[in-house]
Amino acid sequence: MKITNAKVIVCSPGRNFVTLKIETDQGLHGIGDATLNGRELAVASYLEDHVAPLLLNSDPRRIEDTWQRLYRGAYWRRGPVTMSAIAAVDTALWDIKGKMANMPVYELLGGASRDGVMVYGHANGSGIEHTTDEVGKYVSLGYKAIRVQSGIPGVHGAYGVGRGQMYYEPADGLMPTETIWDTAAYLRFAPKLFERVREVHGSEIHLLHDVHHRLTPIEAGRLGKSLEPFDLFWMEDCTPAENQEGFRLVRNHTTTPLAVGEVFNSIHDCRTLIEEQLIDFIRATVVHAGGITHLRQIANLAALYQVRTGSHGATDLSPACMGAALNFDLWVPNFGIQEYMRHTPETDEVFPHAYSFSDGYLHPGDEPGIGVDIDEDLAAKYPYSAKQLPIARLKDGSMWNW
Ligand code: GCO
Ligand code: MG
Repeated sequence: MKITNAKVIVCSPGRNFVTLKIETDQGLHGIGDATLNGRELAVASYLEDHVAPLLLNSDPRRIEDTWQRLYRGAYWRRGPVTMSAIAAVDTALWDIKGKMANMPVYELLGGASRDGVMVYGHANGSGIEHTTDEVGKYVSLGYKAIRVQSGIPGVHGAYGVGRGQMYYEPADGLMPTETIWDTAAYLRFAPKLFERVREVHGSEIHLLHDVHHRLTPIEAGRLGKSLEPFDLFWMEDCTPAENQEGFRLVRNHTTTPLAVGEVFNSIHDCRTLIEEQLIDFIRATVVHAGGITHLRQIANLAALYQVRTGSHGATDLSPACMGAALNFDLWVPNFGIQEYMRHTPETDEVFPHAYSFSDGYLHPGDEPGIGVDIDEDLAAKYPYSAKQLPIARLKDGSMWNW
């Protein structure tokens, strides 16, 4: 069996996506997501110029060997561009193998460990009352877990607050939108928000919150402590994680569960965090962390330390990533939760998929492979449109972490 074509498809049905489609001499094809928000064309070129020529005529059944060849063979290891490109190849090959076996990928991984994948949705609003109402909408849609983000008085462009409620998308301009960050205002505000949400919606629903890398470790410890009475499912990205040891300080000050890892691309980014049990949930996902093959290694390491998975699932990860992630989630023994931000109807049309939502859970469906395809003709109607993620500055103009 041979790979006959590896095609990179860049499209923008509401937002940009990079997709790799691998075709074989047996008529089967597979797809993989390669989207890196705001830096899409770097991965497209990496795949088109440097990876596709290596794939031609090679055996698509050799998933592990292909992964090793692309990782070791580049000489330059890791990094989001490289690992997203490897992920796209890996996902497409798992998709092909599933189609060869006539089985969904979760069956190849070891079979279902659960009946469905608990997901969390995003409720956000302009202030405490609006956000609390939005949480109510997700409760009535059947969600068991909800991420809560709110506008903050005095903070211009607080993270996670959309312009429309359904399809929050931060990458929005040719030049980055500038937001202003105020840590003190945020630390005063956050406990009041969660106090109100618990008051109105009770203690059953799982509540999550994303700090989006804005605090120092000691500030994060203080926030976690102030949120303890409201029993969060997790506090996410409370401080930048390049310095994994920094989480020791956070951990020493709070029992609020911690989630980290949406920007990680390798097991080496989270080894200390996991081995020292400094986090509770690892957020690495298929597309940015080297595909199913590498994510499986991360999850296996995490399982040794009772760290559970909680994969990134924002709208900048395409349905191809979601399909692969859901197959992974249905199997992975140490599953925690999966993020689920609904895609626009245009995106859903370009990527026909077998996964479905019911009563707070997603199921990957039972189509062979990852259960997601791409309609190339439709994709061609939505050409690439350059967009940047926002940036954050402090009130005095200093750059901060967005
Ligand atoms: C999340 C994330 C996203 C990111 C986005 C960047 O938890 O869902 O933080 O919303 O900001 O994926 O491209
Ligand atoms: Mg996040």
